Amino acid sequence: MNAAKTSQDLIALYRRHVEIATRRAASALEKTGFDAVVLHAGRIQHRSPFDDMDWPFVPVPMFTYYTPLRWPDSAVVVTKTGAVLWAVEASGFWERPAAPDWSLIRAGLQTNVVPGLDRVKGSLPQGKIAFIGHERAAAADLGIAADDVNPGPLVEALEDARVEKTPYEIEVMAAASRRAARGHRAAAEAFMANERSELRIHLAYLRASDQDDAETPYKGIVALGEDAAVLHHNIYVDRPRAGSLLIDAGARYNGYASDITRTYVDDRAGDAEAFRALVEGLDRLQQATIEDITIGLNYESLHDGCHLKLGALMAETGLVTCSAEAAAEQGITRAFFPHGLGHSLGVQVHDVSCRKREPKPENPFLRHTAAITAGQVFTIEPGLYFIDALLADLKAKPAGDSVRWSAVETLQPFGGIRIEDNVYVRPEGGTRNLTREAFAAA
Ligand SMILES: [Mn+2]
Repeated sequence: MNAAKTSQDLIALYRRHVEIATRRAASALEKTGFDAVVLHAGRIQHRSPFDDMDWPFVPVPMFTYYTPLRWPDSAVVVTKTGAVLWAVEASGFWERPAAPDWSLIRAGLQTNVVPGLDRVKGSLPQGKIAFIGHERAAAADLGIAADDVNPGPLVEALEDARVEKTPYEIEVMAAASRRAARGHRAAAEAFMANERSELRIHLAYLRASDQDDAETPYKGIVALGEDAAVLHHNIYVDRPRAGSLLIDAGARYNGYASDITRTYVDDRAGDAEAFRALVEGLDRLQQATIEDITIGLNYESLHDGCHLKLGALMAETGLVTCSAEAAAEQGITRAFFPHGLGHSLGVQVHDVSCRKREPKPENPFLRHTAAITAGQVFTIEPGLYFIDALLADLKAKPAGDSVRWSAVETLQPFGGIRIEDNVYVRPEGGTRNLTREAFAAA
């Protein structure tokens, strides 16, 4: 990606972001008894010891938190008084690393471009130094003791510091949503124009969002018809008769991710009307769940509340004959919506520090179990799927008697629905839906 023109506003926000991050890191260092920490970008990883292919390079998230630079072996050295970037410029002739946006990076971080990490060793600050990164050999090269590599309390404190997003992070995540929204629009148009190859829809998404597959924050899920019942469907096939498309695909901007899902219906398909009612109902339910977000509420309560809303939708549309409460309490909604309502989002698609306690047994896959606090960004992604194995289990239980199985059978060829937005919890109250505003602008 080429972030060729970075606005002065974003540069100013980035400068403040680094200041805030460094202030938070200083208190993490203080608390854990370190004087400095080296955040290492990592080195290129081999795919397998049996051949000479490498994975595309993705820097260690803690490094990307400080800088969008994507040069292997680079490092940010953070002390209690400031942060310095050591940008290691590769000298080989096989490849050229991504072009950095120096106007942004240098505005936020004192930057030294050096030919190798050995130049950093002589300039490390005095005192007890920690190293964070996956490349233990680099820590050894810097003379940092193995015990001080990824020390648990410091890693935890620095991850906690990433939960409250800075205004810079919100802007780059909004940009990541806008980039993805352009891809989603193109995918929807391809589907409406009768494209029934998941691969070609995926390629349309990549083209319109202007990214190569390896640059995306996660492998895109493109599911036509029944494939939507496979939650992470990404082995693409052709489904010539599919009446629905579920696409879960994101984009990066300055290293930050968006994570967006939409479900579309082809009205010409048989029984499309019944499925469309469900899609529209789930869309309303998703937005109502976002309206329930308040600072101090536990995210798991939001998840449980969403199950109650799903029970109501299923009763309304004739999928169950029982009440919304009964559908939620008896585990019926959980057979149709088995995953979590969402997860924190940032540099990492499943961002850090929001699942420090286990969810309740009925919510085993929930990735956010913390209280909702000011400045969080997370996804809200309810779903409703027709998954054979889960439905067979439900059918065998007494609760299964409340399901109208003939209606389920009619809808099964559509696979399922998921609708996912990226939501920012404003410190002043309320939320900002980065995804809906991106679609409005796309
Ligand atoms: Mn997600």
